[in-house]
Amino acid sequence: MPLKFPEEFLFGTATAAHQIEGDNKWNDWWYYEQIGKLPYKSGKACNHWEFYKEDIQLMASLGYNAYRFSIEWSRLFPEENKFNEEAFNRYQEIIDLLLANNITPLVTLHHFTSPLWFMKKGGFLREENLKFWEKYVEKVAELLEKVKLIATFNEPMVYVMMGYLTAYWPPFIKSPFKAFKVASNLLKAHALAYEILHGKFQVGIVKNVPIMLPATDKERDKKAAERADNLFNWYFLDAIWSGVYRGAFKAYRVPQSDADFIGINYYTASEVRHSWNPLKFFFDAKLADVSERKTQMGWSVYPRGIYIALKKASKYGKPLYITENGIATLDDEWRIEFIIQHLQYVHKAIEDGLDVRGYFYWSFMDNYEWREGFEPRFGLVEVDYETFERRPRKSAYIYGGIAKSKEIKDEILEKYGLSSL
Ligand code: PNW
Repeated sequence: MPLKFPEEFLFGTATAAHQIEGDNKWNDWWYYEQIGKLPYKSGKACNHWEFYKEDIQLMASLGYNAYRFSIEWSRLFPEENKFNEEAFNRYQEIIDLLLANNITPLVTLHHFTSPLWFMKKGGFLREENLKFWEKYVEKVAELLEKVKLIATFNEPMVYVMMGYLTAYWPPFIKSPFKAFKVASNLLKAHALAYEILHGKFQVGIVKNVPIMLPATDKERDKKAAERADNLFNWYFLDAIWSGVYRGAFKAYRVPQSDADFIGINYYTASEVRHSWNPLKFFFDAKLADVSERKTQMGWSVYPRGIYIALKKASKYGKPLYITENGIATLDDEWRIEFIIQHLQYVHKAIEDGLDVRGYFYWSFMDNYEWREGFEPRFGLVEVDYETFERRPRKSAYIYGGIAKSKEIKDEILEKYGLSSL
């Protein structure tokens, strides 16, 4: 029997500004690329800033009915008091094109990068800087007039962990105290944005949810995994409604707010072992070894995890979207298998009665992957970085077939699916 999805279900793809647009010269990431603090330069990336028409055309022709992308704050405000009208108009054009092609946009306001001038003032570490964020959000409300779905932040805890705990990413700070401070300020920033945008828009937030598996059957490892799950995955979201953010060492008061939907980014599982250092529970969690084969990112594949993440996120009683799920591989048959098996579990969640409204594959096309550069190939569409030619892979068409028919046909399930969930 084919797997049928609801008629209104969104089958989309996801991207982020810095990873595809090219020449994002005014943000912090670009700055660290230039001074050699990051191993790869994004440069022209996919040159989407010039190829946006072709890209949207291609999306439409492949049959996708939704697209998640981000607005680059530093393009709109390259300097503190300088507004870039041209960038504003370009984003508006992108939105108009999507709507004209019946592609539902889901727009992220912050996807890891910030204007360099904002970071020089301390970024989200300083609460008084939230006035700059507010100004950006107000401008965005104008820009996104015709859009329904807005996500304030992409993966706030990944941003905090990478930028302020492990120091793998800008601004390369290693301070647990600062990390949780930033997290609490991101909650304040979400609340401010929610206040400005709610009513006119459905305003949500996107949370990366790695599944925390205990390293052994030992009670203390199980406890550690549960704590890592709470500390990394749920305390942040809990705080949106409770007004209390539980960091590793202390609790922070944050405004009680709301979210109209929750976006879940799901990729893989982590393995957690007990440690006396409370932070080790999450930033030292190692990637779980649950599948023999590893992706180009070194990640295991664990399709059941998407179901576990959705189940847990359903406790908030809000509509859910899978805002990212994808695989970096040169083996496109494996990509097809990955998509089908994860969609099987998304379908199972819907059958259980969960309010899951869409799935966005990461990514529409190959792009610049943060510290890993252009090597990992996440795309349904292959990008030639010399000519910027786009070549849809087989997976792009298979996924398009599913998007158009809102079902996964028997022969696809037999070839790529799991026989039992
Ligand atoms: C997400 N980790 O990032 C992002 O939202 C995308 O921009 C990115 O391209 C995609 O996943 C694939 O990596 C993450 O190391 C980056 O735990 C790194 C991690 C998690 C998420």
